[in-house]
Amino acid sequence: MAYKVDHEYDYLFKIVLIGDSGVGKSNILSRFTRNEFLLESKSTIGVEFATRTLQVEGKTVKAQIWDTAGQERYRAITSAYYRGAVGALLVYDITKGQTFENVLRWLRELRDHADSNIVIMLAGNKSDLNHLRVVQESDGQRLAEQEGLSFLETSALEAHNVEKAFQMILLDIYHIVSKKALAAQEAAKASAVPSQGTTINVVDYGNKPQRKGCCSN
Ligand SMILES: Nc1nc2c(ncn2[C@@H]2O[C@H](COP(=O)(O)OP(=O)(O)O)[C@@H](O)[C@H]2O)c(=O)[nH]1
Ligand SMILES: [Mg+2]
Repeated sequence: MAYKVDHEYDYLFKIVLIGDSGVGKSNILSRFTRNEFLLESKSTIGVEFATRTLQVEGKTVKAQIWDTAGQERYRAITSAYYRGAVGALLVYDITKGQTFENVLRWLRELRDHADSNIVIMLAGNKSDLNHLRVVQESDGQRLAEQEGLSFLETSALEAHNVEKAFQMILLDIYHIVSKKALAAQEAAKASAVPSQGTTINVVDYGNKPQRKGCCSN
């Protein structure tokens, strides 16, 4: 979803949060949109998405960030979740090796369901728990490079790099969208040949009365 509108904001970008259950997705979202953190784990926060409007290169961008309601536990995220997404934050927990191993499965899921141009950032969350770390930062970095993703370690608890992660995703999306808009403009210019006198048919109902609505009853 990358609509350009006139008033409240210049762009609306849908971003999805994915990754294993318990890695901190919902807390990353609440940290970014409400500056809140919850210590106890709640699998269902009850929101489909939360939004925050911010400036990206002088444009007002509304980020609409979608969170799962725990379906990831059953690997039952529907395609509607990914539909229209232009960005994804793929999160693992630096203290749980399994969540890092599952990153490749999540990438496959993204590549199967999301737009092929989607901007993906890998986030190693819970960087505040360094004493419990099992995934090295260099391993996260290497995987991101191999897969062509950007990468950061984050802490929803300490509000470390959460803002930066979304800023980076939004900036990458914005660059793609503005490049596309520019290419479309150039293409339109290039094809603006003198009119050949094509007739455009506009439906003309004349004076016939028009029925509003339809169907039986
Ligand atoms: N220490 C620490 N705990 C976190 C962090 N982010 C989330 N948690 C905790 O991890 C658990 C799962 O978080 P949650 O956001 O529900 O994960 P989700 O299932 O991916 O949405 C909760 O107990 C959170 O308090 C973090 O950055 N640091
Ligand atoms: Mg959650």
